[in-house]
Amino acid sequence: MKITSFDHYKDVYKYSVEQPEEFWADIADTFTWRKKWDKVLEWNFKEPKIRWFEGAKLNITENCLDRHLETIGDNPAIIWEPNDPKEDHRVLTYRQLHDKVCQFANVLKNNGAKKGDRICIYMPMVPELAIALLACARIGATHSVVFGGFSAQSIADRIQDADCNIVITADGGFRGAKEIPLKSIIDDALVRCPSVQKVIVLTRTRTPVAMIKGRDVWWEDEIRKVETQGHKECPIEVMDAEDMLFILYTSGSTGKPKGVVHTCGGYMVYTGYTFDTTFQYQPDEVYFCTADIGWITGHSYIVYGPLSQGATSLMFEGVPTYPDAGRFWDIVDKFKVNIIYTAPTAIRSLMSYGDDFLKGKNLSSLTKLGSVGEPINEEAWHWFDEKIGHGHCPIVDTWWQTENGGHMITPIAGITPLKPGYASLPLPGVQPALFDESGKEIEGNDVSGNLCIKFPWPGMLRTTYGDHERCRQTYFAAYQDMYFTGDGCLRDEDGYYRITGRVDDVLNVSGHRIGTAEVENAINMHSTVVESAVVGYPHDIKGQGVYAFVVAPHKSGDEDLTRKDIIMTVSRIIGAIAKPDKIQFVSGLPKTRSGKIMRRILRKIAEGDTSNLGDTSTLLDPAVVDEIKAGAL
Ligand code: 6R9
Repeated sequence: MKITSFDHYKDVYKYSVEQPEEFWADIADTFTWRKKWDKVLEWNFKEPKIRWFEGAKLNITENCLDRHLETIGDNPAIIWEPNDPKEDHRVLTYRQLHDKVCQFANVLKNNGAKKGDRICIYMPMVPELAIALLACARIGATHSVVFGGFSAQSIADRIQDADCNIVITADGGFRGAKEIPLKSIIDDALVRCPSVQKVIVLTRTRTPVAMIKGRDVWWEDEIRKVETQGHKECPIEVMDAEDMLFILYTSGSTGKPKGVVHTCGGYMVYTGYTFDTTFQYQPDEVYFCTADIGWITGHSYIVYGPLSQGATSLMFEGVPTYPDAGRFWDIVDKFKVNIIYTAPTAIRSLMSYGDDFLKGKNLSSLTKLGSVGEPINEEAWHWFDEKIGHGHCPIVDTWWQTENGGHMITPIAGITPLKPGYASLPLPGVQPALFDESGKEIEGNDVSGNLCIKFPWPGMLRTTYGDHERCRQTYFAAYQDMYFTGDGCLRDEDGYYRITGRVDDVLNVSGHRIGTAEVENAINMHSTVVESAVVGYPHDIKGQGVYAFVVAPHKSGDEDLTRKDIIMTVSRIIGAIAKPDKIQFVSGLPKTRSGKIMRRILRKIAEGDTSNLGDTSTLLDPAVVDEIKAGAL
């Protein structure tokens, strides 16, 4: 099934559209199943109901670990580079990773975990994080990873929504010069989470933490117990293809994050296939994905995709600018990295530090580059191409979403042609379509519209946890029998796709999805705030910045303090990642007579483009616009 040329891609693509079930069955055949499927696909986008490989039995960790032991058991599965370059790196071979996953799976069992439980993971980027995910999957528990940048309140919301009974965390985590008090944040969250019976705490920073008798246990102590019990193996739990593998919360246009649900069989096939295809991974290549496992990119392309394909996955604990802006390139040099997969925001940030940080770094091992998370601007694309790839490494600009499980529209490295700024062509099995506002499909080339997908793919979400209707409403109601992505897109004269950004009220800040309604809710929690409206504006490094228009009477002279208080409130309610970059105090918001905020106008003002605000005649109080314009930041 390896795609060997552009023409071959076209043939495979055609086949995948004409005979999708045969196409995916062939790919699924390359995995290890305890029992093969009775039916490849059953679906309708109305309910929606999507079932891949129905009747099949498997465990994803058998595919990520056990099946490699005989052939590549001594190959590195995970290479880990710590935050502090002076600390030793670690290498876990497939055999070692297998043993550690079994051990920790037994720890989970000892602590009462069983198939079907939901387990919340809030950990730093250390190998034990990957081990925790895999151990959950091995015993059939559903993991729900929460990114380390979220607040206690956000964690509590997610734990409650999924009704988790166990939390896996660490005393703290290192990120650049900062230390994040993970356990203490968990303690704050758990005040509101009576469902949690056990907290397993890994030692990382050795900061003093509260350990509550009967609830909190140390990871290391529990491992020792398992060792004295003499349990080395942990047999896999045999899962149905459509059993839940994990929940991952993501922001949408409403205030409450949704728990996107992925299932075992389809997700495994899709992440494995797309990892292999997009990156054209060759045995022994060192592959470095700079994402955090707290996001979907880390789930699919640090853990499950690479490991199911027997790859060497490099994971990095720190940030690109610590101790200096050359850190990624030091890592590439140190481990002779062949493939680096990163985000436009990181590229733009490193670019802004200048080329000095590239001096003396040997990047000649690199053969392929990847980008994900947001549109990549041409300047960043060319810098990445020239300075990092030295003009000879294809850049795969991979467009996809948490809900998709894996790559959807992307170049195939070295096979399909590249266009800077373009995610380019759909992978085999992916059928994109563009729609206009009236619900009509836009055919032909040199057009733009709202991006939908016509046909199911194995990695797609099955539901939003605990609320199937919400899943239908959000993704399957906008256009009949279509999955709606929420992204705008153009298809150029050659049929290549370029994603232009969200068309809903979702911001993309440094590649992180943030719902404007969520930020507004958080701002409105501040005691003096009457109401607020949040929009995005172009930001050189972050892609988009958060611009908040806030109605909040305050004493004159208190403006700066109130601003800081609001920022602190947002940090508390959501987490530091959602902090507004700009807060403009206004006496009122532009509203229609029916009371709807005219965001279009606020967006234009935030973008600094006030020349043509369009029709403002339907506004209740047009004068408010002049005031806002005059006070724009
Ligand atoms: C994987 C991931 C999804 C949203 C998506 C889109 C944006 C992601 C992109 C891209 C342009 C790319 N996005 N990759 N836009 N080009 N290559 O990022 O998932 O966090 O769910 O975000 O990110 O707007 O809808 P997620």
